[in-house]
Amino acid sequence: MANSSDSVGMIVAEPEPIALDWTKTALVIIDMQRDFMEPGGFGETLGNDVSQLARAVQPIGSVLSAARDAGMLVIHTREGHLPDLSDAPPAKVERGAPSLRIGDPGPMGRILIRGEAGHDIIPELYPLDSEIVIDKPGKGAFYATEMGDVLQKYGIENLLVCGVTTEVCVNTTVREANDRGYRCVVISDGCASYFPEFHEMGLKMIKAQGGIFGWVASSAAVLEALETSKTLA
Ligand code: C5J
Repeated sequence: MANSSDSVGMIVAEPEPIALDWTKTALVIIDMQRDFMEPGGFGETLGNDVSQLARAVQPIGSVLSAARDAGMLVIHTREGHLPDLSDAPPAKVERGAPSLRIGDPGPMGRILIRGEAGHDIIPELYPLDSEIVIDKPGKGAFYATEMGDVLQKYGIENLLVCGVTTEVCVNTTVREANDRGYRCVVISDGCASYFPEFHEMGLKMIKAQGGIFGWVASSAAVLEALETSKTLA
């Protein structure tokens, strides 16, 4: 941000508009990994239609580009486990009847294992070297990670949250963040689910009851707020 006069933006959101100080705001992009987005990865082994998630890529890309231009802190997360599975609870690995289990060899390497091709972030949204990547073993970005320390270090109070999937890792992270005192604005078209109805309900749960977990805004509204604060400077 160039100076303090362009640091506050008003986002048209639900349940109500919210003013954010961009210098205290981070863009958090949840798990835009090949394992969730592409055929042959973890998401597909669970029986999901991974094409349902593609719609979030372009809106996230637009906000990511604007956030980079604005000098905002950008954090990417990746769900995955150590090669020896020491951070993967048996209750997670043994769950259900997937076609391949966590750690099994698949077409993009071992399923949901750190360092494998499937664990990596999709090329369209690939992190810059200067951006933060948080590896998480769970659904939430705070559990067993350095997320809290990173946000504290950078003086972050507000999170713009997007990624996949809406009702799983996005919702879990927002709930964790909300309990820790962060204002979360979830980017509605920058999230997606294998189940469109879960996406809708996931967003409704966040903004209901006066925004019990946070706010919901479109990528266009976030871009507009960033653009408007720039022109007011
Ligand atoms: C899931 C995630 N769905 N990133 N992970 O297992 O939402």
